[in-house]
Amino acid sequence: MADDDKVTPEVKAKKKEVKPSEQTIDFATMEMLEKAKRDNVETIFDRAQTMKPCNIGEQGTCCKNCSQGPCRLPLPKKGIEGEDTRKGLCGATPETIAARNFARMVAAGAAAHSDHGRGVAEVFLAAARKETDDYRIKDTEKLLEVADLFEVPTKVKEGDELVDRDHNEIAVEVGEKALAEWGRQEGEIYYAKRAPQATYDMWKEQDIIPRGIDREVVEILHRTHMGVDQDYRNIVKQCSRAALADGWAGSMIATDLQDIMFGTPYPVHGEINLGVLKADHVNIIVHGHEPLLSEMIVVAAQDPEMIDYAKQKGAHGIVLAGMCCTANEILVRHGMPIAGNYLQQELAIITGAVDAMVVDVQCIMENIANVAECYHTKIITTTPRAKIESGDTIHIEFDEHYALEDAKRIVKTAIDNYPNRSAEVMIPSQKELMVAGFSTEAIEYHLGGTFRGSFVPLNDNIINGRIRGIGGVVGCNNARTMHDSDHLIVVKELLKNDVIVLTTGCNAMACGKAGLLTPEAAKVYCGPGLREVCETVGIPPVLHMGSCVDNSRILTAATAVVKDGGLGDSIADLPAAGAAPEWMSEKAISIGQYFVASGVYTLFGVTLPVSGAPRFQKYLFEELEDIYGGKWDMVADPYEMARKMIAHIDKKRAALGIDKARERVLMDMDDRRALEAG
Ligand code: NFS
Ligand code: SF4
Repeated sequence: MADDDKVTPEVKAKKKEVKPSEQTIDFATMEMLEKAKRDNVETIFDRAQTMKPCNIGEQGTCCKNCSQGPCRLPLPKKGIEGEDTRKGLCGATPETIAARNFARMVAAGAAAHSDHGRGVAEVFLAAARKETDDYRIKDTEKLLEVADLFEVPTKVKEGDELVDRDHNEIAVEVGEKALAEWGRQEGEIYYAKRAPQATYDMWKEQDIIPRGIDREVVEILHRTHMGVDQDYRNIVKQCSRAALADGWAGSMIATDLQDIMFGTPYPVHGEINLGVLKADHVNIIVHGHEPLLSEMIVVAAQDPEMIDYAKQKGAHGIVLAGMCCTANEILVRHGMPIAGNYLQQELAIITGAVDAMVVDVQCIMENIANVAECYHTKIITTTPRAKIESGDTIHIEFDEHYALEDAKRIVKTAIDNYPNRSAEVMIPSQKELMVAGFSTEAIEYHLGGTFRGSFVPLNDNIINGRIRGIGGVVGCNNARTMHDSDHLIVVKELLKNDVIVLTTGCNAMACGKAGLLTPEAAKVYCGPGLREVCETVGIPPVLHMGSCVDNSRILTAATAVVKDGGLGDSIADLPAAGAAPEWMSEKAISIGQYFVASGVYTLFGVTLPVSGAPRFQKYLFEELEDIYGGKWDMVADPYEMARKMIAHIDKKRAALGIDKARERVLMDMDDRRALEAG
């Protein structure tokens, strides 16, 4: 056989050309993939066909933590017969190697979220100290709540009387204490006490309460260095500390301080999918994660001066749309449109209508720079932490002390680029309406209906069985699996079975594009119990809680449910489960670990790099449940994933003694149907 006849993956891929309809279930995405082909532009969807993942890395058993490696320990084809004798040069077992790799993913994920949080805390402090005019304290009610959590006094003594303390004074102290959580070396992060008492007690017993955010991340890097921690159980323990430092500190502080500065989200209407772009407008996409910059671009893009300038250049106005979690941030606070989720970032540019894509950090594919070269789109990087070497990107560094000025410069650059459109403009017509902005406060308010609000009505409906349980479905898109498909199958299966869904991140956007984020969706997709509750309260059956750092809102919501009573003492007692059907980011691993360590059964789709280390995998998938009440799982089939989540919810209902209630509800339904039929 001649060399070029060899069946390489590339040759195989050419033989079997994959159709867009096999790569995504989203019509706008299909249309743009067709256009990409016509325009001869390569995207991640193409590379996913021609490059296959390495099976050893996929199993989690490739170690390159020192230069004696990489030591590669794939599972033998026939499986392991007898004793597992695989070892790296230093003797590291597959368990040690896979656990170390896993831990480094937790560290990177926790670092990403937490560094975002640190940036927010710095700007918060600058705003409180009045070093910038562009940011201010907006939600004073939340400021006072957060002050309590940081043990910052909100009242002062004046003579014999206690009077309210000045808000800015409080904010300065909150900012200082928040920022100090990163460098804290001992004791416990403040927010640990925010968890239900029983959850906190479990952490204490397991000795996994984070001491400080940076410390736990650094300790993972130390422990996973060659020749340090060589017991996978001990490595997992440190994973829990770092991940809890993400969920209950780095991310949670980010969420709280963003709420105080930009407003706590309450339900707003918005639109989603590539159809939000307009051919005759200047289209600016803000892509990435931190709302610090995008909040200012929202202001700049609405400035009459800027709109006039756009008109001078021949456009009818300015469209500002988001991509990835930046999109979620500006949606939940301002109702700004979303252009799409992670796998649509290149495709937005392929419309030919994007005049600038402004990026900050995380989930930004380097290839957008190459795609942009085929069109007129300007890629603008904005943070010193993230530049792009490929293509022809420009860097306009964003300084929070001159935030609005910088934002205006960016918007102006986009407007100036509008007359340069070169390629055919083709914007898919797809866009959907949605309601988003369900912060924990908003859910409480909506359910309780009173000034204080409460989760009692939700708890009651879980106890009486109308709602079977709570599913948190979150996370990314992954080019190794059909875009948005697994997300929607899992969510729809849950709804059908009366499980209410809380969502964030790219799952929220998949749900939005499919019309699940509307109150009307209750009638179409829900079982009778959930439908009744949603219709009575007027909420969508899938509640969009925000970006991925806002997974912290799922923790506070779960805590509120526990505290309002009737469903056990700890998060682990709740009839609830979490899933990330299409995950890809290291942040997802950190999120998964903090959910597990908080007591939640957490299922990941696609793949998980632990399968090459059977004992480590068993520890994550089974044994952790006895330790934390939560555990990991990996299920590639989305129907099976939903089934396992529901089975877990039913197990928890039985443990709470509320399984009978649900049987009665179901019987009522059957009876009703029998009556109707008769
Ligand atoms: Ni979350 Fe949000 Fe999307 Fe994944 Fe990326 S945008 S932070 S990491 S891909 S959900
Ligand atoms: Fe190999 Fe051990 Fe070095 Fe890893 S740390 S590369 S297993 S010798």
